[in-house]
Amino acid sequence: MAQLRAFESASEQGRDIPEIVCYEKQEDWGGQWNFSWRTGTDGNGEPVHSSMYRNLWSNGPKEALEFAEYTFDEHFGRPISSYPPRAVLWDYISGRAEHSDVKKYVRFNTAVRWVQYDEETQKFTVTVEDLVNRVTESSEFDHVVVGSGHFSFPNVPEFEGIETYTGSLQHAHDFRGAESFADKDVLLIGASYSAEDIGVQAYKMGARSVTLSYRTQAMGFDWPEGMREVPLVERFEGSTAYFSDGTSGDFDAVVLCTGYLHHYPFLPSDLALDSPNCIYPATLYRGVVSQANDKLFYLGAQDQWFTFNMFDAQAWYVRDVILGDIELPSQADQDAHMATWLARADTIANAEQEIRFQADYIRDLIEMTDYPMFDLDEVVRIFLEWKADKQANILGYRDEVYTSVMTGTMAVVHHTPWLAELDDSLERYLSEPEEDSAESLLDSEKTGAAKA
Ligand code: NA7
Repeated sequence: MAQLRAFESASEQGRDIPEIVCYEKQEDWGGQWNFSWRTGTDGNGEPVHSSMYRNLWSNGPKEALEFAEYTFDEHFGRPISSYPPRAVLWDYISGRAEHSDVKKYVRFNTAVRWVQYDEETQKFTVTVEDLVNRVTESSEFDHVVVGSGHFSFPNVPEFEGIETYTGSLQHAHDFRGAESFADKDVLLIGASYSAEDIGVQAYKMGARSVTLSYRTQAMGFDWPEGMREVPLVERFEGSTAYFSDGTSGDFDAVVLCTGYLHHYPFLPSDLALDSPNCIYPATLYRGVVSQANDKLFYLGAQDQWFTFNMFDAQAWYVRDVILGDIELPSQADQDAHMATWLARADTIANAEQEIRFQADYIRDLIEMTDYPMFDLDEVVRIFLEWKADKQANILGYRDEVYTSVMTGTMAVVHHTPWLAELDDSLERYLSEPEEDSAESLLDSEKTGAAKA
């Protein structure tokens, strides 16, 4: 959507833009934010793309992801809170795209089956399947932009004895809600965003206990009573998990929060990005240009502190390379440029340095295009405040508010604290509930919503 918007923006300025086709496997856009109740395969037998669950709220401040050329104020017409629920963020990104005339480029319900580059013609042949009519066809393109993301194909490690585990077992990718965890003992394996967020969601929905099992390092938040961190599971036996510190526990449910794979089944191995989830994939010049073929681009392929506005910065840069406004340097110069960034990435010792790295990376991209520059240092400061807020209160950080660097608008405190809010809909979010109901929800917050 960022790439389409980037081209449309050039077109609005009178530029000739190339013929564009955007293939989208799902019936609607929004990618990760296009929630599906389905797990496994979708209605067309394709792997389900979105890893979101029904009740997900943004886990970072919206002030850190706001588009520089389509603000929250512009979309909602009034200040909203800093951590909107899933449906609200989908409305925002969809609204930006609807606002510009880009839907005409998208062929929905169309899965890319294969991409092949021909050295002689210097073109890509892209073979797609129309999933509604079941028609396969091929077309030629000069450039290919991969915007399919890398948080869709679950990383599912093996644990000794897991085949004997008798409770409910799923990967975070397939997790759709924690209501069924009420009064249950839940084990989450992993120590990153999925584990943290599904963990607090399970607590919110009244789990009896939430155990988080880490491989390298505990998250170390000040967990409420009923939540704890333990080292890695060594083996399972029936409903029991045995941990590397010699302790064990019985669990009703296990969620593998073990991350995702870079997986591009529509690309031959020489073109497919092969990378761990990291801040600077080693084979992408300026984080987007494939070193296998400089007419192939990846958006959002790095691990992400910044998101929507970083995808914009990348899309504007890729657009200008495709339009010929930016000339790619020689291979030697690309190598040297990447080496500098990779050397810096190697020295990163903590989250703050990684956030600053990504801010500098985005600044570097924006300086080359006409995407509106924004105060990246202030966004870094917001990220650091967010981290401190989480450290202070992992159950309450979503009630904090920040100021937009794009508009100067201070977010409003939401009518209901996150822990007390059991209706995650757009309608509820934008409503102004009666004072009474807000007060009773606030009371219930003191004990945990579902528990009350
Ligand atoms: P992440 O952030 O990639 O984290 C994956 C976690 O899974 C991380 O803590 C890993 O531990 C852990 N992991 C991976 N393999 C194993 C095995 N074999 N055993 C135990 N633990 C394992 O994925 P998330 O789903 O949490 O977040 C996805 C993205 O959402 C994230 O990157 C943000 O951009 C937002 P490790 O710390 O490596 O030892």
